[in-house]
Parts: sequence; C-alpha cells; structure tokens
Amino acid sequence: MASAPKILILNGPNLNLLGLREPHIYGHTTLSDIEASCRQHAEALGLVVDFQQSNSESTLIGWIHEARTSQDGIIINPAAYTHTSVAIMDALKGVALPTVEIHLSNTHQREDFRKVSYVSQVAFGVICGFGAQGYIMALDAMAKKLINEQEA
Ligand code: CA2
Repeated sequence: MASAPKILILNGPNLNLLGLREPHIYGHTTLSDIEASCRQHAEALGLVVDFQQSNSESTLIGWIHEARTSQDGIIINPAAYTHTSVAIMDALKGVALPTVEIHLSNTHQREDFRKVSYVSQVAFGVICGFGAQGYIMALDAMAKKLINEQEA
C-alpha cells in the first residue's frame, strides 16, 4: 500500500452523548475527545482517519457502502445496533474491508442481550471493556494488519 491507509471510524446511536450522561458506565471522555486522540494516534501510525457518528442505521450503512471504494479498513462501535442489526452485518460483509469492532464497556459483563453481536461475525477482531483506549488499540491492530503485514 503506497499511500497512507485510510480508516473509517464509525460510531452508532447515542455515542454523541458520551461524557455527558451515564459516566458511571461510559466514563467522562466525550466523543470529540476520542476523535482527537484517534486523529493524533493515527497520524503517528501513518493512517488517515475519517471519524463519524450517527443515530441512524441507514446513514451508517450508507457510510459503510461508500467506504468500499474510498477506505482501506473500518473500525466500528455499532452501539445498540451491535445486538440487533443484521443489516449492518450484511453491509460490512458486502464491502469486505478489514473490520475491527469496539465497545467502551465490557458487554459480556452486562445484560444478556449485550452478549450477542451480529457484527463480530464479520470483524477480524473485537475489543471491549477498555473504554476510550479501545479505539487506540483498534488503530494499532489496523496498522499492524494494513501496514506491517503487507511488508512481512
Ligand atoms: O460499550 C459500548 O461501547 C456500547 O457499544 C455502547 C452502547 C451499548 O448499547 C452497547 O451495548 C455497548 C450504548 C451507547 C450509548 O452511549 C451513551 C453514552 C452516554 C449516555 C447514554 C448513552
């Protein structure tokens, strides 16, 4: 890959409320804080990021489709759609880009319905329970896949 790999970072419904509500579950970091640290870390890794959030399943699917020809990988926190959306799973499968699924909380320690993820079936890795640090870990995993593994 000659130019810097491009990574789409997608955030699902209600993640725009991060840091503003329910800090006992999701912490005090806002989504803007996460975006800033992703941009800084991506630059250090030699990646370019497009960071987006939507409360609409349709909008998220549209961005996934657009990524097929414009991005090299997808990092996604599908939020509640993780547990419900066959449509997002199908879209990710359809574009066939390397995908990492992330969650701020440890979904396996929470309600039973959060233990099911449609997206995990089409992700090469899943990170959960590390808070905002999970986004940085996902960028590291993506850099290893897209840069280091090409050179090996
Ligand atoms: O732990 C995660 O990252 C989740 O994807 C967050 C989702 C939840 O439905 C998933 O099961 C796990 C919820 C995102 C909502 O974020 C809020 C943040 C502050 C206040 C209210 C909601």
